[in-house]
This record gives sequence, structure tokens and C-alpha cells, in this order.
Amino acid sequence: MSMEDVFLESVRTRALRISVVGLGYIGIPTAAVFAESGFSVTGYDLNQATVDLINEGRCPLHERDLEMLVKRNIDLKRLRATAGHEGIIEKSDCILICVQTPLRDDKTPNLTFVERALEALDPPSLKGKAIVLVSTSSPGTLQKYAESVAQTGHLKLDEDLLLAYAPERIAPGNSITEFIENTRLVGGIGLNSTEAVACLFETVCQKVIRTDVTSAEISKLAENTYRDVNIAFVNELSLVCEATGADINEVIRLANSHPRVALHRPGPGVGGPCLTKDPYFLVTHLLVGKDVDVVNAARRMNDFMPMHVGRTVMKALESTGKDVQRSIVALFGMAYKAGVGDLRESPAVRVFDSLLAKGLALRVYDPYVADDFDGHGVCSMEECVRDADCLVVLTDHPAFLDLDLEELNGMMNENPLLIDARRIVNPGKATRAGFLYFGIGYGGKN
Ligand code: SAJ
Repeated sequence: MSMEDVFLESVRTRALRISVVGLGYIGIPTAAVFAESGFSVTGYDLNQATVDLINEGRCPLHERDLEMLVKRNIDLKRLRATAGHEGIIEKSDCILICVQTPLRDDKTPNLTFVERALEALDPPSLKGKAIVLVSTSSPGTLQKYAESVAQTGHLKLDEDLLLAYAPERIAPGNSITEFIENTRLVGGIGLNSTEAVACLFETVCQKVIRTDVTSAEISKLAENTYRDVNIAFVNELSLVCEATGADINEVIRLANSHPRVALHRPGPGVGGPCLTKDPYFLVTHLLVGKDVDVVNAARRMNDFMPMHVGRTVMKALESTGKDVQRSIVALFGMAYKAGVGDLRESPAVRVFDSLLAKGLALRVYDPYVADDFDGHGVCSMEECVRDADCLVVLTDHPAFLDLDLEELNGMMNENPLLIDARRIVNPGKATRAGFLYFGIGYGGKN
């Protein structure tokens, strides 16, 4: 029997022992979903606290259904966690690498964690195993590793060792559903690797597309970069609208009526762990240099937006003759996107920092974030806006989609301002409720 046949048989019977290296945002859902499907899964992490928590059937992440899956599979003894990497090769048939891949300060990929995880796997002892990289990585990462393994002369790639890239494509906040329902890409180092690992993922994902390893690496990055570039373009259009008296919401409505246009939404910038990183990973090998590519220009545009929002707040306060240094500014939303309590790379935090640096009195309300924002956090909308001069909407949380503007105005100081950085408040309604309205991409007269 070939190694691929043995692997496929043990996938079918669930005898395949799976190890997940890195128990973070991706590793925990991955481990839980495979355990739920009947596999015996061991998670490895250097953080003892995470390992202990998981072994108690608890979960450090706030993700719908995840803790329930972790608990059930810990109780059924299909899932366990271990600190460090010791014994990993002997105890596994398939190793899924889900470690973090951050950016360095100079915006180049820091693949140290992936490299360390791979270095811990000694090629001679990998015969008969499968290694699957799940972490976001720069194009060529797995091919380079494959070449280094081939050079040792111990193993025939794609025959003795199966090697594939199966990038995660799950949005934080909805991990489990997206893990199962989103199409999974599997790119192997050869046809055996692709087929075997694709079959493994077919046990937990509704749809799997087979491809080659480098195409999978590039397309994972392309998806998030497409989104970042699209949003950057919309943010640039917003500046055009502000300068010409137009409204970005109307422009998007019109342009998107064309069957081949799908403009995204403007905002105070782009946050989260993916769109702020993946574009840089994508252009790692670009030969033309960093000044002439679309990708870096888009990143610069989106990074500029928090500053633009900060300036809009200052200009709005000044335009009404309010004493800026004595003004109270209420901020609605600090999370990087709607419906999550995640502050990673949040543009709202950058707006907060810039306004704080200008000496403004700030209050922050975010129903999803348990953080007191250095003493600026408050627990309700009312507490946030009471006697405030200006309200800034920074995150499009569901709770902010249908604000009672009259009621809010009634609690604020005279002639309140509303700065809508997400364009979710109707300018006409805000004006009728007594606000002086400013919005990103809103060039209309108030
Ligand atoms: N944003 C806008 N305008 C928009 C859409 C988003 O300003 O029209 C902002 C959001 O407010 C947020 C940022 O962009 O600050 C990122 O938002 P996102 O909705 O792209 O969410 P992420 O980063 O949590 O998830 C992305 C998703 N990628 C794609 O949709 C292509 C998700 O499917 C991926 O699994 C995830 O990255 C990932 O892990 O790579």
C-alpha cells in the first residue's frame, strides 16, 4: 500500500492521529473541528496557561460554539493540549501548523514561528507523515521547506512525506461556521499530497478545491489584498466626494448598479489581523520596488484614514466655535469591525490615540469590548454622550445601526456634532434631530 492509501484509509476510519501546532485564533477552531469529526487531536502550544485552560474544557477565545466543542471533545478524550513540542512526531500521523505569522517593523513577513515549528520536525523521522501548513505565509514558503527536506536525502517528497498548504479563510467572530462552510483550498507539493490532505479536509469542510502549493499561498493573500485595495479605493473616492460636495453612499449605490462593479464600504481605516498584514506578505517578492505597486499604495491610503477622521473631528469642533480643549467627545465603537470585541489593529484605537494626543476629553463606549480604555471607557450609550459636544461613530456594531438620535441629542450639550466614520447614520435624520452632521465621504452642506 502506498503512503497515500494508508493515509486515506486512516482518514476514513478516523485512526489518523492529528497534531495541531499553535493553539491560537486558528489552531483552537482547527483542533476542535477535527476532534468533533471523530479524530484524536493533540494541540501543542508554548503557553502553559492556554494548554491548562483547554485541558479544563475551556477556551480563551470568544467564538460562537467553540467552547462547547472544546469541552465536549475534552470530555470525550478526543482532544487534549500539551505544552511544548516534545514527542510530537511519534504521536502524530498528520501535523497541522497553525502558528502566528506576524509582520516585522519593516513590514516584511516574520516567519520565525513557522520555521521553528518545521525545524522541530526532524526529516528522518517524518517518513509516513503528513505536514500541513495552515498559517498565512509568503509565497514560496512551503516550496522552500520542501527543497530543504529533499536536500537531506532522507525522504522522497510526496511519497514518504506528504506536504500541503491549506490556508485558513475564517473571519474572526464566526470561525466555526466559516471553517465548515467556506470553501477550503488545498495545495500540495505533489498530487499525492494534494489528494490526501484534500480528503482529510473533506471530512470537516463542505467544499475543498485542489490546487498546487504556491497558487494556494498566493490566492490566500490575494483575497484579503483584494479587499484591502477595494476599500482603499472607496476611501479615496470618499475624499473625492468630500472635496466635491458628493456623497460616497450615493456613488457606491450608483457604481454597484453596474453588473461588474462591487465597491466595498468606506470607513475610518482598515483593521484586524488579516487585511493589515496579508498585502505586505503578498508583495514580499515583488521585483519592481515598493513605490510603484498598487498594494502598498492601498495600505498607505487605509493607514491614512484614522488621521483623516481625527482631523475631521478637530475641524468640525473648530467650525462651530466650540472650545476644543473643553469639548467632550463621545466615541461609539473601538473594535476593528462590527459585531466583535477584537481590538487588533483597530483604526478606532488610532483615532482615539490621535484625539487623546490633541488633549480632548474622551469617553468610549463599545458593548463588545471589556476594556476600560485607560479610564475613558463607560458602560452605556447614555453615560457616553451625557453633556458631550461631539459623537463619533467608529465601528458599525449592530447597536449603532439604528440610533435614537433625538434621545441622544437630548442628553448632549447644545449644538452637538455627529461624525459618522462608518456612514451608517442618515445625514438628513441626524440634521432633523438637531445634529451638525459630518461623515466620511459626505461632502454635503450640513
Ligand atoms: N472594512 C471596511 N469596509 C468594508 C469591509 C471591511 O472598511 O467594506 C474594514 C473592517 O471594518 C475591518 C477591516 O476592513 O476594519 C477588515 O474587515 P473584514 O471584514 O475583511 O474582516 P476580517 O479581517 O476579520 O476577515 C478577513 C476576511 N477576508 C475576506 O473577506 C477576503 C475573512 O474571510 C478571512 O478569513 C480573514 O480575513 C482571514 O483570516 O484572512
